[in-house]
Amino acid sequence: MVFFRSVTALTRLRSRVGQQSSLSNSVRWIQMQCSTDMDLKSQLQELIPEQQDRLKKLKSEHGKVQLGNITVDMVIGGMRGMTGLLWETSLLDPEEGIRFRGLSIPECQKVLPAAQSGGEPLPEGLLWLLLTGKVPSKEQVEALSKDLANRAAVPDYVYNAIDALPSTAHPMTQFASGVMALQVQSEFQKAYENGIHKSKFWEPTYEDCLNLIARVPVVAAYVYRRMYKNGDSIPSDKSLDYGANFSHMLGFDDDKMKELMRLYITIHSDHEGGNVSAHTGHLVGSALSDPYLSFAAALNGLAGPLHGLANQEVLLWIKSVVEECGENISKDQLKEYVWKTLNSGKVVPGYGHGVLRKTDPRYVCQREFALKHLPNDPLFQLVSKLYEVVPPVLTELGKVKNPWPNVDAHSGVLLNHYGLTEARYYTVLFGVSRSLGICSQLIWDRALGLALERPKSVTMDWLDAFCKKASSA
Ligand code: NMX
Ligand code: MLT
Repeated sequence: MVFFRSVTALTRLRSRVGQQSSLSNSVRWIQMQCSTDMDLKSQLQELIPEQQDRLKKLKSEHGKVQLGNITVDMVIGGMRGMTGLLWETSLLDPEEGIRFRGLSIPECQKVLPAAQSGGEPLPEGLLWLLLTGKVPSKEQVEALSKDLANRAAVPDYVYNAIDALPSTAHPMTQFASGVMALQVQSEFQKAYENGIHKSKFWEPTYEDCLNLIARVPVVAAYVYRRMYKNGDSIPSDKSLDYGANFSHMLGFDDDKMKELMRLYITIHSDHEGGNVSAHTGHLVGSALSDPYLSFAAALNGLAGPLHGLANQEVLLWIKSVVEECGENISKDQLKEYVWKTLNSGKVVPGYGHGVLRKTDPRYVCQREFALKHLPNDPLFQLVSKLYEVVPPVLTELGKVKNPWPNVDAHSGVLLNHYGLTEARYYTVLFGVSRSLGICSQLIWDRALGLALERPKSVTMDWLDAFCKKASSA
């Protein structure tokens, strides 16, 4: 019976994804479909020994295979292009963009369960996919949704910790402080103090991660309502899915905003392991710091303007364009404004990327959402105009490796359209979403027994001496 169900699901999924052009990376995912229906933790229990053996074999058979050469440029240039991390939940291709466990964003939109037929994926389904490499059924997603809703209680001292900060403190400061206060309930820390065997590390990590994912929207919504709605908090509604409930707690009950939130949380969740927030979470976790400590550290990285804070910067920048030149600004005027920004030593927020070399598919799917639901929104039209104007200017600048828009170039105008107008808050939404990816990988980090991260650093003297020796050899 179970076998039959798997085969039917497989056939259905194969035919649904069959039309997609690039399927090579999805092969492993499709192969992994043949498994019994169980709850999420049981699925992991089944998968972990297989993956542990796989990693052991990789190490023993191929441990000495070279993956590339490290150049001085890479050491000086933020380790760009240096392969140095194991990250299972997603992989980024510079041309094609992100794949979650082998699935592109359009594939996820096709095969992951949605709240409404043909609608945006439920983030819980994406979480299941990130953790297991399998596409869950609607029933599995509903069960996970309930599990998360039942884990979402936040103790009063977390609110008190946030309230100890001035309400003018940046929302990311308030949010990260709330996450730090959640740490008091860490199961991993307790288990470690009680002498847990390392083969069991992943289990309390799993509990912490699911609790953290369940609780961050509550903390995030508290920060929003505290800052912008006179502290008038809205209790969680357990009957709603993760994305809809977050939207509801923020104070947005419009169905389209709920759909946007599901899409938003899905696409911001993970972007392989090298980005600042994911890498920070993984690095801190490698010291066996529990998931709360690791994720709070990740949030502090996300709060930087070259990373997650760019979504705030984009909307503020767009609003400054409107303020100075009006909504109906011509392309020539817009070009002039872009040059003015560059000439004053600033970046154009929302454009460029450390790895991507094409338009971010996360930008594309948000643009599709806008074309479907808000084609006449004046700020969306301005964002579309920028898409035509900015890349040639950045190309002309001559040093920018990727002149195309990233995820942050689009998110603000969508949120703004549905009434979430407070740009300084936007990175908190990114943070809520990123808990899904960082926590999924943290569970696998502990399950696979990944090592303490400790790369070698060198000084300029060392580089000078090394390079002299190399050139005289
Ligand atoms: N506007 C102006 N200059 C730029 C931009 C941009 N959008 N993108 C890159 N450059 C500059 C960059 O500052 C560097 O200049 P310099 O040599 O004087 O230091 C030069 O071009 C080469 O940089 P790249 O190698 O193309 O980019 P890098 O990998 O160093 O940085 C970003 C990637 C994302 C930090 C960079 O493109 C940027 O600052 N973009 C704007 C901020 C942004 O949108 N960040 C969000 C990224 C996505 N996210 O959510 O994290
Ligand atoms: C991300 O989503 O983390 C950003 O696009 C930055 C990155 O991948 O480096």
